Amino acid sequence: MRVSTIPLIARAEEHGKRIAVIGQETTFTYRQLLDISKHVALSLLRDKKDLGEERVAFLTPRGFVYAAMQWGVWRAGGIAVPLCEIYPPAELEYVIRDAKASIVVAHPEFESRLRHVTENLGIRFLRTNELLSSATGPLPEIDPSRRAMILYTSGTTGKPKGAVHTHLSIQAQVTSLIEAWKWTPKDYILHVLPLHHVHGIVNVLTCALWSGAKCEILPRFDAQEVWGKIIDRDLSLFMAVPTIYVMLIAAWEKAPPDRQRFMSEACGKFRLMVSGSAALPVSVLEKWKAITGQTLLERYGMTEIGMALSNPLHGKRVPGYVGSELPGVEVRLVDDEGHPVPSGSQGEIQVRGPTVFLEYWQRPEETKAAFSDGWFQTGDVAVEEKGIYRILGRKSTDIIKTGGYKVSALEIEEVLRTHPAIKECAVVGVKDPEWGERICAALILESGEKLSLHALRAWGKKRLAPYKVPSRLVVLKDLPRNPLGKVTKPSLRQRFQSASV
Ligand code: MLC
Ligand code: AMP
Repeated sequence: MRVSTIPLIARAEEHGKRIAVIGQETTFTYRQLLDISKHVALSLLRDKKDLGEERVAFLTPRGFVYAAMQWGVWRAGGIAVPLCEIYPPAELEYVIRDAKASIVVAHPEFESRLRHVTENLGIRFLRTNELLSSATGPLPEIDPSRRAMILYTSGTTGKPKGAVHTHLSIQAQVTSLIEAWKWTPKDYILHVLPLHHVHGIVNVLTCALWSGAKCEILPRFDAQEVWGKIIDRDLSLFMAVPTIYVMLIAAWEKAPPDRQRFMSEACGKFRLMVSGSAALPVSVLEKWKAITGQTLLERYGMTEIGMALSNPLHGKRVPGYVGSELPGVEVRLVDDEGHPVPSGSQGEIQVRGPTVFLEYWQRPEETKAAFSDGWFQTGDVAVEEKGIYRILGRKSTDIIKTGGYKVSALEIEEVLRTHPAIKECAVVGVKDPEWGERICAALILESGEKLSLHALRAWGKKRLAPYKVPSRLVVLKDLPRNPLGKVTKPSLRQRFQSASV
C-alpha cells in the first residue's frame, strides 16, 4: 500500500534493515524510523485526515527522536518548525508565535521551557513520549510541492524571519549534494551540528537518510568526544563549521604525541571532510591538512537557497575559494544596479533554481524584496575567475557570522536597549580566529550607571541565545557617527579590531 508520496520517506522502505541513526545508547534502523514516525504522524493527526500545513514546533535533544519527529510531522501533512535547544524561553516564544504553531512538542527534558508559553497561547502541547506509542490508521498523500519546513534566520531588518522550504526544495538540495559529493548507502557520517539550521538538517541528516547511509548524532559538540569517535568508528564523512575545525585542532594540539599520532592516522579513513557556513581561513585549512592529511572541501550556502557553490569532490580544491555551481543551481554576480558583472569583477551573489526557498513565512513584502527578476539576492559579495568563486564579504555590516551562526546586530541592539542602564548602543562583528567573528557591543550608559561584561552576559543570556550575547564590551561617551547621525559601524569595528577601545 502506498503510504507516502514524500520521496525521502518512500525511499526509506528500500533500506528497511539498514542502520539509519545511531544515538547516544541506541541504534535505529530505517524500518524503526518509518514505524515510529508513522506513530508520531497518527498521534499528531488525532481525528484529522491531514494537518494541512499546520505548523508543528518541536524541541528535542539532537538524536533519533528529532528525526522521528520531523518525519512524523511531514507524514501527517504538517510543516516542521524545529526549535533550538539553547534558546531561552523568550526566543522560543517568538518562533512559536511567529510561525503560528498549532501544536508544540517537547522532549520531557525541555518541557518546563515550553509549558508556560503554550499555556499562555492556548496551543496543544505534547510530550515526545506521548507520540511514540503504537497507533494504526491511514496517512495522507502529500504533494511534494507543499510546504515542509520553516527555519528561522536573521536578516538586515529586526527579528528573525521564517524561511519556508517545500518538500521539493529540500529534495532539490539533497539530490544536488548527493550528486556532487557522491553519497552512497555505505557512507557513515558523524553529526555534530545543531538541528535547527540547514547545515545540520539538510546537508548532514537528510542527505544521509536519503542515501540509506548511517548517521551518528551527538547531543552536542565536544572536541574530545569527536576525536574519540573519529578513532573508534568506521566513519567516511564529516561536515562542520570552521569554528569546529579550530576547536578540533586545539584539542589535537593539547594531546600527548602518542595520542596525536593515533588521532591523525584515524583521519585517513574519511573519504570527505567538508567545511561551510562561514569563511574557512586558509591557515585552518592548512593546519587541518598538516594534522590529518585531509584537504577540507569548502562550500557556500544559505538558509534560503541551500548550498550553491562547492569545491570539487575530485580535482583541485582551491584554498580561500568556494568552488563553482552545484548541480541544478544557477549563480550570477551583479553590480549595485543589478547588472551582471564580467568575470574578475566583484558583485552580489544571486541564486536561482529548484533549491531556493518558497517565501518568508507570512511576509509577502519581504519575500518580494528578496528577489530580483526571479533571482534570490544573498547579500554576499564575491568575485568569480575561471568559473571559481571567492567570497569577499557581505553588503551589510549588520549581519554577523559567529561560530557559523548568523546573527543580526540590529536584533541584539534592540534587546540591549531594554537594559535599564543602557542609553544607546551599537553592535558589530569583529574578526576572530576562533569564532570567525566575535560579537562586540559599544554602549553609552545612563548617567551614574555601571555595567560589567559579566553582568551584561548574565542578563543577555536570559533574553538571547548564548551565541548572540556580546562577548566584548566597551563603554563610550559617544558612538562614532557620520554627518547624518548614523553610527559608522566599519569605524567602530576597526576600533575593536585595533583594540583602541
Ligand atoms: C558560544 N560561546 C561563544 C559563542 N558561542 N562565545 C563567543 N562567540 C560565540 N559565537 C561561549 C558560550 O557563551 C560559553 O561561554 C562557551 O562559549 C561555550 O558555549 P557552548 O554553547 O558550549 O559552545 P559550543 O557548544 O562549544 O559551541 C561552539 C559551536 C557552536 C561551534 C559547536 O557554535 C555550533 O554548533 N555552531 C554551528 C552553527 C551552525 O550549524 N550553523 C549553520 C547555519 S546554516 P560562557 O562563558 O558564557 O559559559 C548556514 C548555511 C550554510 O550557515 O552555508 O551552512
Ligand atoms: P545562514 O543565513 O545562517 O544560512 O548563513 C548563510 C551565510 O553564511 C551566507 O549568506 C554567507 O554569508 C555565510 N557563508 C556560508 N558559507 C560560507 C563560506 N564558505 N564562506 C563564507 N561565508 C559563508
